[in-house]
Order: sequence, then structure tokens, then C-alpha cells
Amino acid sequence: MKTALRLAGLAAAFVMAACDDSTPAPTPTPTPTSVPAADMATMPNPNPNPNPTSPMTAAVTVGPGTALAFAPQNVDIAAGGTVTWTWGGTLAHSVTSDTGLFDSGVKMTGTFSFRFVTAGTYNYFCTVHGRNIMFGSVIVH
Ligand SMILES: [Cu+2]
Repeated sequence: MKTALRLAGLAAAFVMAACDDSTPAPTPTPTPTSVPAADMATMPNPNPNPNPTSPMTAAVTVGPGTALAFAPQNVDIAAGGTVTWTWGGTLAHSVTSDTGLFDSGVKMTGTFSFRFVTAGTYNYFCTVHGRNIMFGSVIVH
């Protein structure tokens, strides 16, 4: 007689634990970044001295010949400087500020002077020929 011994194999069950990634990772706290304040002392001055050599006087010819113009049309002077206009032609003209600051009246000869105390741009024209035709400016620094 032959005794058969059957051995039941045991299956070993391996339970694999699922890897659980559901645990939230700690959120890193942002490190405050220090922003350096602008050093005003080292910033370049964009316009330190726009025109250090502006003259104290300027001369303008009013209507040279028969021209309906001021020559030169634009002049630069330093604050406190004086512009003198000289009538140089055969037509009547005026030197009249756009803002009413100065006005020579209509003349055919002679001169007109005005002293500009405050920096700025001063536009003027001739009342005879109109501000769209005969005009100029004084830029005071
Ligand atoms: Cu004129």
C-alpha cells in the first residue's frame, strides 16, 4: 500500500500595502525677500544743468526787410535776462505776448525790450500779421 501524502501547498498571500501619498506635503513658507530701497543719492540727475551758458541778453530783428518773421524766431536767455527787439524792415509789426505779459504795440521803427524774470517758454506774435504767420518764442532758463 502506498500512502500518498498530499501536501497542500500553502499559498502565502502577500498583502502589499498600497503606497499612500495622500498625506499633504508641508507647504513651504515663502521666505520674504527684502527689497532694497532705491538709493536716491546714486541716481543720476536727468537734467543737472540744461543750459549753463544761457546769455543774459538776446537780440531779435522784427520783420527784416519785408519778411513776416522774427529773426531769430526762438531765443534762449538766462532768467533775469533781457530780450531786445529791433524793427528792421519796412512794414508795421508788433511784439505781443500770447499771454499778455508784454506788448510793444504796433511800430515801424525803433526797439522794444523786456526782462524775463522766471524760467519758462514765452510765446509771442505780431498782431498785424497774426499768430499763425508771424510768431516767436523766448526760452528762459
Ligand atoms: Cu508783423
